[in-house]
Amino acid sequence: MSDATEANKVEKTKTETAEAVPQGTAKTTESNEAKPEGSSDKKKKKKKKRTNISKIENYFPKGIYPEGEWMDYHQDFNLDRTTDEEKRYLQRDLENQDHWNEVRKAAEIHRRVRKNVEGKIHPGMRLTEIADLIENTTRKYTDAEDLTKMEDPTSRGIGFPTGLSINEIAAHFTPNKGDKTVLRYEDVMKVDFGVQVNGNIIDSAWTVSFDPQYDNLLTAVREATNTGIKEAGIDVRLTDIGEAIQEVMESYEVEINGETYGVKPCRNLCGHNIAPWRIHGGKSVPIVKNGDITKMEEGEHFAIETFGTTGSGYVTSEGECSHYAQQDYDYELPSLPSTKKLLQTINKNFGTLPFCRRYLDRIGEDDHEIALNYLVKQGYIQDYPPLVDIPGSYTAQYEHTILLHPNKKEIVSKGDDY
Ligand code: HZT
Ligand code: MN
Ligand code: MN
Repeated sequence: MSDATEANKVEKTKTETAEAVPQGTAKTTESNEAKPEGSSDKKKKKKKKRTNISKIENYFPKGIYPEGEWMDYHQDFNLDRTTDEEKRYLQRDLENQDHWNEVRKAAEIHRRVRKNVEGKIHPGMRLTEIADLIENTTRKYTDAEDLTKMEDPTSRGIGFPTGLSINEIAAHFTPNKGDKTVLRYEDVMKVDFGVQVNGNIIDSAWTVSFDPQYDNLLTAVREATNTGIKEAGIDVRLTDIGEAIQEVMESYEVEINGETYGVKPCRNLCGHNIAPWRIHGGKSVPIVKNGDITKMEEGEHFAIETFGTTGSGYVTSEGECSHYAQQDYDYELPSLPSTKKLLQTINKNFGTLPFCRRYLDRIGEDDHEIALNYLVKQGYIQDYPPLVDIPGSYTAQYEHTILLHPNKKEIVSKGDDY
């Protein structure tokens, strides 16, 4: 059975306010978690399920959010610290509790959003509908429904555009205005969305398929990502993580329409560290052995993601771009008025967070094409076009955000779904 079919079955037995955290990992108690004010259990005679979602604070009146799944570091050198050193590390970790709590808040929203949508994604749906569903649910939980009414629109909300990348498209596709793409039964779709609270971004993704012949592809990639997570740790070399991921990924094969394929990693796609309001903080986590001896460090946030493919294992930039982000602010504004105005709007609403063209449409910048292209050409803004393997290939992705605490790591976005 495919993941999505399984999710459908599970979804039917659960209610809107059900715990969205894995058993044994949630530290929240009943007294911490509550139903939102004004919610009631009276049944409406409507066939459609109610979507009585409100800001996440209403479900957690004490403001303490559940921890993710804890995992020990398995490398010896992580246990090798002196007592004094360890005390200092633990002290620093304690001082960071408010920070970790904000990251967990974003992660709890991510789990709840995906729980709300995974059972609703079905063949025949337009990608715009799926994106709206994910993004509007994120907006409700983060209390960021109307950016124009927020004092600081970058203080909470969507972390980056919802990736809905189908088949040979591995990443960075989201529909632009007018896109009519419809999800089909035979498709393999990566759902990659982000939530941010105070600039703390949760970046997590899974793969949706309906046809069970892709199950081995999905399993290969899920296990490869889990391997990357297990391998991650303070002072671990990035190349060693890539090597472990590659070994697991390549141990799988998948039969599609009578043809057998070895599952390959997309060797030029990577995980990455995450910094405040920055989806990539400068370190890349390879998914093949690449010789990069850079190490992970204490306190870092990483998005561990892997991509597997039946294609060439190498992606290129193809097709119309939807994703954009600005790297820095320290520049002189362009003089051309239309361009200057667009850049100021982007600054106010997204800062350095990635955005897509639909988000510009939504805040009234619907005639942005020329100015946006100019800003990219001039280097103010970076474009992130779709990343695509060879035609006819199938790619899958799984991704989690992890925190490297002093003596253990936390898979903060872990849920009971993946
Ligand atoms: C860029 C733009 C976005 C970061 C990874 C990724 C989706 O491929 C260093 C390593 C959202 C994310 C990103 F709008 N990218 N994670 N989830 N895409 S990346 C990258 O550009 S930079 C990997
Ligand atoms: Mn992602
Ligand atoms: Mn990522």
